[in-house]
Amino acid sequence: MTEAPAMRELLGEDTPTNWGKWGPDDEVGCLNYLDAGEVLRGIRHVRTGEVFTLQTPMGHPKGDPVFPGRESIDRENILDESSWGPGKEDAPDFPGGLHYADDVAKIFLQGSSQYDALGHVWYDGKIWNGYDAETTVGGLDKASVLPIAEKGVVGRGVLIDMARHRGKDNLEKGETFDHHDLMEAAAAQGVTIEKHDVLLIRTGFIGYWYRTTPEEFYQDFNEPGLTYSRELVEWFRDTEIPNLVTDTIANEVTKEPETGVALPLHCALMRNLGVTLSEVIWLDDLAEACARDGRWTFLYAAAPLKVVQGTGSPVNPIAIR
Ligand code: UVW
Repeated sequence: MTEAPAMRELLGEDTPTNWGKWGPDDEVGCLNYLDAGEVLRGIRHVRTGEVFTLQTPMGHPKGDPVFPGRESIDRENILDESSWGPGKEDAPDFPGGLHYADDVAKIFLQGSSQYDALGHVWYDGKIWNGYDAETTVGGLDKASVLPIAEKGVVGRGVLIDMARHRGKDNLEKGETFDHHDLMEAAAAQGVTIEKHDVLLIRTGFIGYWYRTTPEEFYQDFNEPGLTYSRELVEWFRDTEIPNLVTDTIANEVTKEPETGVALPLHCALMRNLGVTLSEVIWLDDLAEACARDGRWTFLYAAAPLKVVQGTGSPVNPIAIR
């Protein structure tokens, strides 16, 4: 097998960046585009008041879809009704006889529906905005998920249903699409992707997780998704997309078909342009509703958790139609 080129070689020295665009201290990148005017623009796309929550379950009985190497949530009850009774003198004893349940969980912050911090990936020793990758050691001192969580993400969402457009329940492993395909699907849906839209793309691949077995899902693991080209990166830069949201684990085809490079768009979009990535998002119910009445835009709102130095955060985004 020929060796994949280095990320710098694939993207090129002159790859588009937004470093410095919002000053030397910026940690939220393209989310800066989502100002009060964009919130009001999003609100104008609410018609019926239907609410869709877009998180996948944490701790589903069949396990949760995670990137290879990560694990589903490990949640354990440490207090429940069995904690009280004969021989259980250590149980909390409140006047009046109150009993309660408590649990503790170990989670990968990227182990369910999530927001990635801009400092989550890098190459050549630099993360978003040119911060030194040494600032990631022991926790993200720069471009963690905290500033994203403090800002919140609210704007006009547009959903492009690539699976439906291609007449499939879900795109297949390794199946790719680009911005031309997105615009073609958008035109077929009767919608346009506008500047500053939160861009949601449905592939059906998280739905596939629930329809298949983990063995089948992970065999020759290669998610479908966007594929790298310089033109695609320029399109993201020019369209000023603040946030890319998909129902895949990593928002792009896992391994580039031509070069074999893994996840180059993470670097080109997140590290270089400052586009926030949201992954493992549940879009099937929202897509059903949009397809029913042909309205593919809505108010999108998401508040990741304020995890100090976090590389990401679980999230339950909301779409209001
Ligand atoms: C990796 O960074 C490997 O994946 P994700 O963006 O899904 O967290």
